[in-house]
Amino acid sequence: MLRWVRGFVLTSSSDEKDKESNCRYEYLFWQLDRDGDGKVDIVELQEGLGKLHFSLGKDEQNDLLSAGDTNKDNQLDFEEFMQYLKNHEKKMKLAFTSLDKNHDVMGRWGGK
Ligand SMILES: [Ca+2]
Ligand SMILES: [Ca+2]
Repeated sequence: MLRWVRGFVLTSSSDEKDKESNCRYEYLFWQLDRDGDGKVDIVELQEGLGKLHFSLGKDEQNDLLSAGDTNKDNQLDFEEFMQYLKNHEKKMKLAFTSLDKNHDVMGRWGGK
């Protein structure tokens, strides 16, 4: 758990904790938004998470889209995505932890 945030923590003061999470989530968002239109739809979400070996179940994926999509356009824009992750940080961190098993992904995640 600590290992994967080390790259960010080393250069961040505690005031910048938010910035640090934002940075991580931003990275994830842009990984998911494959066509680069600034929104993530259900297909991008499912394919993207699968590709990243992100262990989010079907229910969670649906929840992410239905609960996160506050303006009901069936897509998550960056703000909606960030808001959802912040509201569900604990759940998300579990999923991030499972990512840690894949060193290939984590290496890129940490910017090494
Ligand atoms: Ca998109
Ligand atoms: Ca939306």
